Amino acid sequence: MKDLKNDLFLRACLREPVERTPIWLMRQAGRYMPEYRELREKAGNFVTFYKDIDLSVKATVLPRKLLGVDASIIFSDILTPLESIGVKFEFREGEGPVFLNPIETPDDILKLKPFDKNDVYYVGEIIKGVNRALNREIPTIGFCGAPFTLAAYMIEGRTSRDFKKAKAFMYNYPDAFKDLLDRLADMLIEYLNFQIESGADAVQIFDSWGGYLSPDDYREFALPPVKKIIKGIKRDYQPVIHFTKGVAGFFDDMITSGADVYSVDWMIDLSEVKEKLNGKAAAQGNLDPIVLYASKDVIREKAVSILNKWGKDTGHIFNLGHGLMPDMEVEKVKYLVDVVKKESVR
Ligand code: 1CP
Repeated sequence: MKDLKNDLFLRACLREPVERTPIWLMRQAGRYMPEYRELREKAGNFVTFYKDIDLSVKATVLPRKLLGVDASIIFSDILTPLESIGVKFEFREGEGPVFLNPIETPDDILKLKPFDKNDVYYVGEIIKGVNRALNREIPTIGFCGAPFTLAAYMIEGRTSRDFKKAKAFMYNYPDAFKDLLDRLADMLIEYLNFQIESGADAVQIFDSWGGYLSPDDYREFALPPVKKIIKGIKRDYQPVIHFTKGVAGFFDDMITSGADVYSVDWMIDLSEVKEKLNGKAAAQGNLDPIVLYASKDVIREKAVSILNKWGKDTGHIFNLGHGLMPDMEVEKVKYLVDVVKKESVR
């Protein structure tokens, strides 16, 4: 499919027959790899890294070479497009993203600039570069953050245990908050369309903090802008993957977003996911990443258990329920990839 040598991932996303279950891993290009740390050092800091086309292409293709995964996800961040609308942030060692001009009042939302895709031209070049470097061996996944998750960072100003400021803003100024989500949705439609035009074979929307909401608030705030994005994406075959961390309480709502694939964490049973999707969409996940700190025997047992829950039907992409962590062992990650490839053969 689509001039790819290995199109298993796309076939599973689109629920076409597969010979085995495809696998890729969230945060597969990261610090747990010595080769990544070398590139990171060359780049200086994380922002200069993801704006450096050559180094970002190299980081993106590392997991294919070192792990043998079935898809690449471009090396970038969910915050990348925010710079274009006037949001100022930096990534601090051990702290994650820190915003220099967080949104404090509804008026601050009106000060945001219109998005200009030329400001993120390097993301398009990275996608093209990856497709050249891998010679169309495996599909390339583009991505963005979901409006709620981005708004949560923009208001909170940094990561948080409870996103108190962001949610208080949402309750105090619901209309302004919805206006912000809507502006972000419009920006992300343009951003994802730009990634698809540049050669992305699939796109994933990361709603990492959506699970901090009650089911009512998820339905009222987080879900509508994701629906808007999925409707607004212009695509030919490219599947859309919708990830929400902490989705168990409102999985039924999430699966109305219109995505082709629903990516779930480990707090929901994959058999239940399969039953609820009922052949109408595919699923991605759902291994608890912490399993990778256990012995190989445990890794095998937990991976096989997930494979068995889905069974031999198509429509499952193996992944973690959240990202790999910087202190994980490459050898165990590779072991997981090998186990899934071997144990899922039809
Ligand atoms: O495989 C890959 O590494 C792909 C590139 C990628 C992706 C898809 C990165 C690189 N970040 C992301 C998405 C991302 N970024 C998400 C959504 C997925 C998730 O929930 O993990 C989120 C919430 C972020 C925000 C972010 N960026 C954080 C999390 C902070 C928090 O609130 O807990 C951090 C630490 C970053 C920096 C970052 N992004 C990516 C990398 C490799 C790093 C570390 C940079 C470094 O210091 O080397």
